[in-house]
Amino acid sequence: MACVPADEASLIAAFGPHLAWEPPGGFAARGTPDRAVKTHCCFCGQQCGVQLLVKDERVVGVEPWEEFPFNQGKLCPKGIKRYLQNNHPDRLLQPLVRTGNGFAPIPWDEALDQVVERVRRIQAHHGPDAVAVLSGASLTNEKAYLMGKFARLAVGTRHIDYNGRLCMVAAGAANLKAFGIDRAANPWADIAATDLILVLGANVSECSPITTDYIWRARDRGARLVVVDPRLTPIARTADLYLPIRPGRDVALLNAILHEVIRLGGVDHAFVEAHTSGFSEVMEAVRDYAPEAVEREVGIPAHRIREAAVLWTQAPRTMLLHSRGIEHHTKGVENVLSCINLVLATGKIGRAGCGYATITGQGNGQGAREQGQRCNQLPGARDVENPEHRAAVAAAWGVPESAIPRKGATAPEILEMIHRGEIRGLISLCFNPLVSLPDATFTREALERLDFYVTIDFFLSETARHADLVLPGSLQEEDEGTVTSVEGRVLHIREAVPPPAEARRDWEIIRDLAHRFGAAELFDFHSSRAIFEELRRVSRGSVADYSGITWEKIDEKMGVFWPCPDEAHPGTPRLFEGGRFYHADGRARFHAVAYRPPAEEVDDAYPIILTTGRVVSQFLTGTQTRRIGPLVDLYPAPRVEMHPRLAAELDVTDGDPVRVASRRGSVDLLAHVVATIRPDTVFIPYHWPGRRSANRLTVRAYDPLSGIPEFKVAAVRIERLPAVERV
Ligand SMILES: Nc1nc2c(c(=O)[nH]1)N[C@H]1C(S)=C(S)[C@@H](COP(=O)(O)OP(=O)(O)OC[C@H]3O[C@@H](n4cnc5c(=O)[nH]c(N)nc54)[C@H](O)[C@@H]3O)O[C@H]1N2
Ligand SMILES: Nc1nc2c(c(=O)[nH]1)N[C@H]1C(S)=C(S)[C@@H](COP(=O)(O)OP(=O)(O)OC[C@H]3O[C@@H](n4cnc5c(=O)[nH]c(N)nc54)[C@H](O)[C@@H]3O)O[C@H]1N2
Ligand code: SF4
Ligand SMILES: [Mo]
Repeated sequence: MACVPADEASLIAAFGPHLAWEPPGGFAARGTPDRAVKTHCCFCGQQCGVQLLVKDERVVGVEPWEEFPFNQGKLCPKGIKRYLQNNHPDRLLQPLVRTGNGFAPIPWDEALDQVVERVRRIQAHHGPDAVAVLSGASLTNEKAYLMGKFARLAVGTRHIDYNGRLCMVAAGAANLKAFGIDRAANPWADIAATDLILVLGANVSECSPITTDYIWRARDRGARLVVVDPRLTPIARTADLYLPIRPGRDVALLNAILHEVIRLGGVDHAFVEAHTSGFSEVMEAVRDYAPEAVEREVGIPAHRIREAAVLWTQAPRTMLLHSRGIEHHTKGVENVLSCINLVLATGKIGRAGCGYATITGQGNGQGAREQGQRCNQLPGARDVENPEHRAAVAAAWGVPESAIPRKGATAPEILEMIHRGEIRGLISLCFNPLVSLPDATFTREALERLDFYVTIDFFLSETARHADLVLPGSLQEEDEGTVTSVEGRVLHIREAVPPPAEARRDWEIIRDLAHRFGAAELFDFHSSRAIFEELRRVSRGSVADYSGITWEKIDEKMGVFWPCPDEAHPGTPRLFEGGRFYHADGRARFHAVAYRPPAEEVDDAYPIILTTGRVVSQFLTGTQTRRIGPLVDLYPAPRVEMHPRLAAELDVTDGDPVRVASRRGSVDLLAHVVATIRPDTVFIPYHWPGRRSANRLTVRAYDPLSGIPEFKVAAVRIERLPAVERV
């Protein structure tokens, strides 16, 4: 490969995305596969079982894996088409170095030496914390574990965080506060066995498609369904009761439902007294939240709120499920705590068919949040500031406690520090912040200020274009390891094929860098399994105890639920049985929460609420799915969803080009006029970069307790564009 100039057209010609890509010779001309490898989908937290078909050491197709219990062979469109990544023409096959005006290939040894030399130079001038590490939750447990240890002991920086900061942290922080553990409380079989499902801010059919099947199984038995969402999503269309909330108002709604449940006599006093603490403060806090008092603010008539409370009170068994719709807020933790208050007050947890869960987002959204790659966390979901936790990890690693840096900055704070010039070097794996962080213009400015940036990816992501070095890593099917699914079930990812050409396994790249950073004895790993064995040992005795899990046991049982403290232990599918929680006194904690408004309210200049999220065919920043032709065909470009009444006010009809502007920037998109959204709210999916990126509009405002960004509420104005400016 010759040098590729760094202008947009040359980069796209060399590295894509090549959108309409199909395998050479077409889909039918592949012949009989050599083998089928049982593994899991590389995309969302459902982690569906799938068989990858291999021919001539390339993945060429998929087949259902019907025996795998979670999805029993079912897959969504992304899972069916993911195999098209493996032979994709955009695949990075050699390390690349930025030259004066573009990217040129560079030998591996030189690339790795350069990383160490440039990082150490920055650290010598500006201190060890002038370099940050960003990691991801699509990575296996082994890689997530390795990244935390690598940042702290090889690079020697306190600043390590991950893209789950944009995803799971609000739910995680709230679960830890309330329960003393951060894991879905129930196996998914409990959804199928319940009497009422309350779904808040989760577009289940498009974003956790297999969960729909569990809900339908419950519905077949007569279970009721209540959905809270500003959009009448596919799952909401099938609900008994749909509550079209104004974005950002969930605390007010949940407090009102609890207020009404208390009035109806729905509190389980025996459970509250025996197994919880703090209920009287919550009783006091919800006193002023009568449905009539909140109906205008939340945008739902009081009688509908009362109906929800009646359904909740009457159902013997309930499952409350939520997702990013209530978590992507400056009060994300409080939203989640108000859900948990309702569950605890009615004692509806810890039984068959009865409980609570946040629906994990990323492929390893669960496991990657407990292996120690968060700025505030060490392996085993331990607290980096807790002296006992630090001592336990230091002893397991064989280093003095002082060798473990203290708490660092969150991922968005890292970008803010880069913008201010306080962090000057960046190492990233599995993160595309230019597309995924709020206020993309600010993120771009920050990236341009870095003295040195190296990223490991298999495609040239939008962020990677700003790198000094790009190292070709591995697709999920090119490595072995474990992930932990939405249920808390630890699963085995099998290597289907080796990495192509000069691409290398991610963990091998990190290990080789650690050796060059002078930490060879701490990173003496010859397989990803050796990393898992260390992870088991280090997690022993922690809340996220994996020490009793072996790869053989996972294969034999089709997954093992953590905590699993010894090899004879069967794993823990359902938490909190018998009302036993994970705080030292065994009790769950209530937290009184008061409603407060979003960071940015609508006003005369920006009168419309923008909320953002997903469509079924695209995944996250689209680096992977925008390259898969058959998925692009399903939803080729982002559109702005708006209600016919708003469209009429704006003089817009379906398909018209419009400009959506916030205080941060603007995007030009086509209007999608649908009756399935509140008239005061518009929705844009965020999977696209550049001039179509929803994150040019979103606000840099964060939850003070978890650091999660407020992706779900911003104020915008919309104008119709003249036809000549059609996009
Ligand atoms: N197809 C697809 N599936 C995915 C992903 C993907 O990119 N594509 N990503 C995965 C990941 S990482 C994640 S985190 C999950 C996300 O899964 P979800 O959270 O289900 O998806 P989102 O589209 O982000 O938001 C969910 C819903 O929240 C609603 N909402 C917006 N604001 C509010 C509010 O203030 N209150 C309430 N109650 N609801 C609100 C939106 O209308 C939307 O329908 O999906 C996972 N699965
Ligand atoms: N406006 C708005 N913004 C959002 C959201 C929203 O709802 N609205 N949702 C937020 C959420 S919930 C999430 S999870 C984030 C996701 O945001 P990101 O994590 O930034 O998005 P990804 O697309 O997962 O980017 C991961 C990058 O790593 C690469 N990659 C994936 N797997 C691997 C691997 O195994 N090895 C290597 N080497 N590389 C890999 C991919 O090619 C991609 O370039 O976006 C957040 N941003
Ligand atoms: S539901 Fe999630 S894990 Fe299952 S096939 Fe679709 S993207 Fe993959
Ligand atoms: Mo996510």
